[in-house]
Amino acid sequence: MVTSENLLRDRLGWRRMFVVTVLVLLSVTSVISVNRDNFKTCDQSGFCKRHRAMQPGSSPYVVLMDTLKVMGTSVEVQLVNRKNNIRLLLQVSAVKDNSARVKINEMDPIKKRYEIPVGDALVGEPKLQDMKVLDRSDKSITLGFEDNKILISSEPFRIDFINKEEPIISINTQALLKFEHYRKKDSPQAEEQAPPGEEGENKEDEEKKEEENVEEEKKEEHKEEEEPSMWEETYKSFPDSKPHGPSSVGVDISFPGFEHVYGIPEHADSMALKTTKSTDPYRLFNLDVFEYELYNPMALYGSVPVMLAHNEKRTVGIFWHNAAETWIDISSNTADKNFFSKIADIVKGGSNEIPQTDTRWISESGVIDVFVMLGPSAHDVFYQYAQLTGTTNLPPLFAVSYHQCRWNYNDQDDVKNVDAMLDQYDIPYDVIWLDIEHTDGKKYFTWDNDKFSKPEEMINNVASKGRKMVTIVDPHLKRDDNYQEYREARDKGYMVKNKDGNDYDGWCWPGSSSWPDFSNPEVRKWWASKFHYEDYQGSTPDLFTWNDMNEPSVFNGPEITFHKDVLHHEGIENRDLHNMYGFYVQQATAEGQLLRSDNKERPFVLTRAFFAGSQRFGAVWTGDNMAEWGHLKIANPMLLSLNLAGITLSGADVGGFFKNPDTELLTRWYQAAAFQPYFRAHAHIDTKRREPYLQPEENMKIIRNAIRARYSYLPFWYTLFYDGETKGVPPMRPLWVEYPTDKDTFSMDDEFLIGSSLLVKPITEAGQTGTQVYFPGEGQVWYDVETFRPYPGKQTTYVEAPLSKIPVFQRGGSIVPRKLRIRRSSSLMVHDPFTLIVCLDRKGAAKGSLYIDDYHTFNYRQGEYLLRDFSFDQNEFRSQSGDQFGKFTTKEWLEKIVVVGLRTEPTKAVLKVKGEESSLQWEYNSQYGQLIIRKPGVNIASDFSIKLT
Ligand code: NBV
Repeated sequence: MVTSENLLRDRLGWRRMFVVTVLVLLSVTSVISVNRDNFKTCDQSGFCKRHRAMQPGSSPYVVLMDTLKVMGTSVEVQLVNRKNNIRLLLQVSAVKDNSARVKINEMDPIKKRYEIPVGDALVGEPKLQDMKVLDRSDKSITLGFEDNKILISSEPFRIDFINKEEPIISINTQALLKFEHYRKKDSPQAEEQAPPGEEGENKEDEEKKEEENVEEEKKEEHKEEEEPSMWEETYKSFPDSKPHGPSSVGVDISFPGFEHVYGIPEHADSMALKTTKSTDPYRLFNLDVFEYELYNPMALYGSVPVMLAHNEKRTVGIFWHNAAETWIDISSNTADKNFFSKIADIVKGGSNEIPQTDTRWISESGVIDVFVMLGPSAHDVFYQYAQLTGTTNLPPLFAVSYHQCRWNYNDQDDVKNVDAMLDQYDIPYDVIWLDIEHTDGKKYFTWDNDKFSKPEEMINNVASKGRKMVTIVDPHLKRDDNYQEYREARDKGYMVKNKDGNDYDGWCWPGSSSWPDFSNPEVRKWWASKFHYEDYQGSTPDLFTWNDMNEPSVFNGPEITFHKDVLHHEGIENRDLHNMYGFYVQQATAEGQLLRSDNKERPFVLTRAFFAGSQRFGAVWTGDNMAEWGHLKIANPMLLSLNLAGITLSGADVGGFFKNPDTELLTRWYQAAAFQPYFRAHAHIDTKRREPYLQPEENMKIIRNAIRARYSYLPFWYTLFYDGETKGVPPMRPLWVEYPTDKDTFSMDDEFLIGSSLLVKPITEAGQTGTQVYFPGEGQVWYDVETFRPYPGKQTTYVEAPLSKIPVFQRGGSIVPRKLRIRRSSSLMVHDPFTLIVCLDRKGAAKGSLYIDDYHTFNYRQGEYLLRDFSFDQNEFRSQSGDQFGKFTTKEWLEKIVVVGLRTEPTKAVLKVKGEESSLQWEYNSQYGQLIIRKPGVNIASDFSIKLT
């Protein structure tokens, strides 16, 4: 029997001394929360502490203007640190589509500094564009591209991005640039020679002062040098040997004019990021944080170093392209308007205060490589970021449907039973999942022969209703000579090594384990090959994958992960690429699925750890949350932050992973998640079974309705994911993305938009029977999707929300495609007809679109798709092709059009297809002006119109 105690013993077995105590504590109280002691604070992390100790002031860095090289799309110039004469190379390039790149690296490092290979987080070498030198002196250089200027000032060194004379992003204005160059231990830090360009300097007293300063600075530098944490560091009982010494990089980035910044997932915190003046900085370091706390900047499972800043005029963003442990400080400030007036002549009188957000980015190693995305709209920033790291590939339809998971479905009969019960209760679902217990002794790619003796039969049974299965495949391999995957990886030398060059040996679910080095492309290829049907015995084309524990989670490692001095291929330390490990695991797994289908079928892989660019390989979930109202509530901001940072196919465990939700919480959770991008119920092995059909009848029905609502909106979701693949725009959006000038929405994260057409306000508090909903948009009208009751925009209104109600509203002016014949799985609905919900704006007009293809292959990339544009204007509905490329034949047809907000009942409805006219029937309800046009009956691919007179 697996009990929580066994599990805990498994998990913490390495701490034999403590287990007993922990278990006693656990039995006394079932409420446990994150053990903060397992995770470092900034103070306990040498490099973070060293950076944070630096106060804003005057930068020791100076641009050596006489080294400037101008090369069309980029400039290169040297920086010198006046304190130690170490030279850095600054490269500034203009990137296509209104972005720029700023790179700072050592000029002559004694060891090459790690840079994430192009093609990994970045999809390719960024496309550059020309820039002009607009002005140049020995103090500064001004570059121009599109309508932007980049001003690089020499002394002190800073960079300002200016758009139409307004500074929008500035680098090193607080002089926090710190670049720890590689050095030999015990070699003097500061060189004695005079800094270049200093010869023959004038007045004596100035020289004296300068000498004194240099002396002072050297002393300070030496103080730094003496910091023991630079060459070796111990956290709890875990030593970090730091064979290459200090190597951190950091700099401040300010957003003048911006009060709100967002992004840098993953944190269990509000969407609008908070200042970190009295807390630790936000931390990005992929970790398995057991029972995470809410509303704090601690690191979680994944890291996307992308931040967006938004004000009424524009949205901008930055991407900090660095995979090492990173800390980000945020403070609100006011910009020095007078200074900017000098550089950009923007003083327009009035107060001298402009709001400003200052941020400081600190990474343990690597280089400074910052992409500056200049918007100006949020949609532009999404596109700009998508050009760099790619988009969420259009998922197969089942991926956006409902997933039924639990740790664990015990055996194949259990699977069969759950599948049958869901059918019996008319609850649609698409995927049933198997957690670690399905394996033979936690050896992935194997099956427990007693419990899952006939995996193919089991999968085929599920697949006979158009459904899929997922098995978990974690990256730790049991060190067991009889385990083929382990043996192969070991014999080929594919394992991650410890600092002495032996295979890393750590503790995880199977006991003593090793981890393949997924950062090595050859290892990824090998791993991918393991998904071939002949290799993964018992797998079929209907079986997909879940990668868990890929931060990686190492029970007896520092902070429950790899040691920093663990070695990857080419001797790269884990320190350099830690945040990419999970990315590579998911990438290799997705490649495996591509390979097994000869690149025909779209893969589906869910991952817990991720980095910038992970969106290309599948879905992400927010890990081990809890069955508590607070966790339901935080799912909104967490998913919004992920969506803003490109990880769009994301969701939270429905019901909460740990603990047992009461029926109200479970019901409300289903309702919320039915309107979030990725929708999977999951539960810890020690929790009570909680499949929807086990709930009291009333709750079961409400949950069923929520799931059925999800299925009815699948065409809408699917269309949004197509938009996502093509434009990088997330399906789940904060209100300000669509209402950029409405300040009231800037920190709103308890309601959100799906696309631009649906507004969702999930109920996230116990006992709530109604909620205040903010309806955005002056002059806009929103319609309740069930009753069609209208609500005016730019107004907060109390909306009744008894347990059966999900507050969801459709924007007047939008057309949303749905399918209202709900079946057992999405694939059984593919030939079903559509219903179009046309909600009119105040002028009586609306627009929308629909994307269709075969819902699972890559044929759409060869043009086998349909994009339809719908419009309603002046009492005429039209359907026309949305582009000239897509060609696809489908049986899907149009069953109904529901027009909402139509003031008068028509006397005629005439359908026109290919010049032929026919009359249609309708029903009209004058309460909210609802007209139901029955059976236009046209194939959805055809051009047609319906004229109401
Ligand atoms: O594989 C077991 C669980 C899994 O169910 C969960 O979703 C993951 O986040 N896994 C973590 C490992 C153990 C958690 C205590």
